[in-house]
Amino acid sequence: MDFDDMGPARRPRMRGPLLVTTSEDRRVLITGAAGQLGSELVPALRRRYGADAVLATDIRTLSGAAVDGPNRRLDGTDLERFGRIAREHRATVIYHLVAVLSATGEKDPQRAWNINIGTLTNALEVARATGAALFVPSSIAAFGPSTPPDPTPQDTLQRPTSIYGVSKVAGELLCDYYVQRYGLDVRGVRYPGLISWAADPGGGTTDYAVEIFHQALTHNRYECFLRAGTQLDMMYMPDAVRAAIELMETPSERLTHRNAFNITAMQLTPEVLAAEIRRHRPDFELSYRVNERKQTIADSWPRRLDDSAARDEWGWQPRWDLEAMTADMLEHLAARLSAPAANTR
Ligand code: AKB
Repeated sequence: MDFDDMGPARRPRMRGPLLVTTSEDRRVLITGAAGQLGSELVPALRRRYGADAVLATDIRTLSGAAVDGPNRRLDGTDLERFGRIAREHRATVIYHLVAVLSATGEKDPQRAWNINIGTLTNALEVARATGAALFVPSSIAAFGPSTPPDPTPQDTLQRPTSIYGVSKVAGELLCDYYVQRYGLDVRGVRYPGLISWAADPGGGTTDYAVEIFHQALTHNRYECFLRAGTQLDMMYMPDAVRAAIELMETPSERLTHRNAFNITAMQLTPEVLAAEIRRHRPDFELSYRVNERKQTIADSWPRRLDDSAARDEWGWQPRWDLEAMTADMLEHLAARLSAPAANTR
């Protein structure tokens, strides 16, 4: 196995084991493949298991790496079609990535609940019918203002105040229920904010940490919608992709928690991120125009997750720190934005 493409070139923080199993015969179905995580998970899984073994699905039109292999249109709320596509592909693992994120969710909470819980219920039922293992991402959004924020333990109070967070806690519990009631193999991590250059983020509160790079490269200034000093957990996408694969390949007997592992890589505030960008672009300017709704969501989330359960049970180790991530983001995003078909937002 080779995860060399998933670590920084100079590997300033590379630690810990690589994957613990090989599984050449896995057949994977991904829902929400056109999203921020799916856009990079699809090519990583295809490199690992072979292009034909990985089926990318989304309700949206797929493009880029997703169409370099099997792909289908799938509305995850359509249980019959979801099940048929999984059976036709002979899926042994499903990565269920469909989600309406925190900021978008507040615009239409009923829709967010229906999509997040409706598609998850279907994914669980398809996994139950086919015997496939299931990966379900949760989030720092599953915590709320009454949660201890720094560090936030693996097992603690969860009373989130966003509809996205409420759907994530409900989802965690539903996954636990299917594990104990039906013996399903359901696993997941609580992702922090994800930073990536390949695809744009889709309506989250942590999106500022991606927008800041776009604006640095296009306008050399950024007006942040979160207040100075707002500290949140963040992670560079290659670490997020590797976490999803490593967890699903961990032998089951090593896992005590299985579902909803806290994981993190770095803790950022807008000004810390801006200072690192300024090391590459000294004239970059950061200002603030606070969006109160997003600020309230951010203020309800942890400042630092305790990810020791993930480290102990399946050897989780982030590889990308702020310095390496920033250099890589600026390099790749600049190339993407200057490409002829660039999406410059
Ligand atoms: C969001 O901001 O909604 C997401 C998340 C933290 O799950 N990026």
